[in-house]
Amino acid sequence: MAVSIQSAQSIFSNTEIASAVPATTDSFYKLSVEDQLALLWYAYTEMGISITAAAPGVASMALVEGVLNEIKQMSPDAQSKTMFDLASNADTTIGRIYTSLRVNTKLGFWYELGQLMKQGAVAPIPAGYQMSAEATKVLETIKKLDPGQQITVLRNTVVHMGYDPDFSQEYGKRSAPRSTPTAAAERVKTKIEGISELTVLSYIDYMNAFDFTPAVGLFAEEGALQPPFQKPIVGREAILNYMREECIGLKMMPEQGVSEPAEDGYRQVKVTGKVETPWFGANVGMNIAWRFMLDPQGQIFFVAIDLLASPKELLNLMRK
Ligand code: 45D
Repeated sequence: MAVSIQSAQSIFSNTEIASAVPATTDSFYKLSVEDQLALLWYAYTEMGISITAAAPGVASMALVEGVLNEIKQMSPDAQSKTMFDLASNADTTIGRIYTSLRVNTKLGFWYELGQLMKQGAVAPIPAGYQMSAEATKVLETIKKLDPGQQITVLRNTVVHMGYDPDFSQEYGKRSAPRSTPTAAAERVKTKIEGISELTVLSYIDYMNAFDFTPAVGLFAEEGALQPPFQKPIVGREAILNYMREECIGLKMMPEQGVSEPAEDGYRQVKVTGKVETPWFGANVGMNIAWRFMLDPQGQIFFVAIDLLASPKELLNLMRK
C-alpha cells in the first residue's frame, strides 16, 4: 500500500491526544449564549493562569482599536448585546469585521475587552447571574483540565465567534503578513534525545526563529501539516500562510523522540516535548507530540501536531 496523507495520519496511533478538549468544546456549544459568555468570564478570571503582558504584541491591535472604541461609547446594554451577537455568530458589522481578523487579533480583541470589563469600562457579566446547572458542570470540567487544555478550549471559543466562522480556517485563500526572523547569531540549535534526522532538527530550529520560508522548504511539494484537532493543511503555500498567521512567538521545546523505517523508504519519527504560546509564555507549557512522516528524500511528507492527554504521554514513544 502506497503512503498517503491518510495513511500517514495513523502513524504512532497509540498516541493519546487530549480528547477532553473537543468533548468540552462540544458541551460548551450546547449551552445558551448567556451561559457561554458567563462561563467564559468565570473560566478566564478563575482559572489561575494569566496572559503575559507582552502577549498582545503578536496581535495586530490597530485593526480593532476602532471597534473597541465604538464599544466603549455604547450603553451597557448595547455592549452586552455586541458580545451576545459575536458569540451567537449574528450577521452584524462588528461580527463581519471580527471574522476577517486573524486568530491572534481575535484573542487580543477579547483580551482588551476583558481588561475593560475588569475596569468597569465595558458591561461586565451581570452581578448575580445564575448559570444553569449544565453550564456549571462544563465550567467545573474546564477547571479540572490541565492548563494547556484549558487555554485550547478558550481559544476554540474565541476563534468560533463572529459572522461566518468557517472563513478563518481557509489558510490557502488569503496571504498572511511576513515577519522578521530571529537574527542568525541569536539562534539556538535544538537537540532532541534519540533524534538525528536533520530535517526534524531544522524544522524546530527554523520554527523557533520564525523563519518560515526555509521551514516550509523542508516539506515535500504536496506535504501536509495537521494542527491539533484540525484537518491537514496541504501544500507549501497554504502551510506558509498558516505559519505566518499562527506560529509567531511560539516556543518549541522538544525533549525526546524515536525514529524508525516505514514502508517504501519513508521514515516515521515521533517527538514529544513542550510548546509555549506567546499569550501565556512560561505560565503554560503544553504537552505536545510531533508525528513526522519523512519521504525517501528526507522531506516532510506529513507532520501531525497533537495536544497530549497528559504529561505521562510525553514518555510514550512506542511504535505502532
Ligand atoms: O466571551 O510545530 C471574556 C502549530 C468575556 C504549528 C472573554 C504548532 C467573555 C506547527 C472573558 C473577556 C501551530 C500547529 C470572552 C506547532 C468572552 C507546530 C475573553 C502548535 C471570549 C508546535 C477570553 C502550536 C480570552 C500550539 C481573553 C499547540 C481568552 C499552540 C484568551 C497553541 C485566550 C496555542 C487565549 C494556544 C488563548 C493558545 C489567549 C492554545 C490562547 C491559546
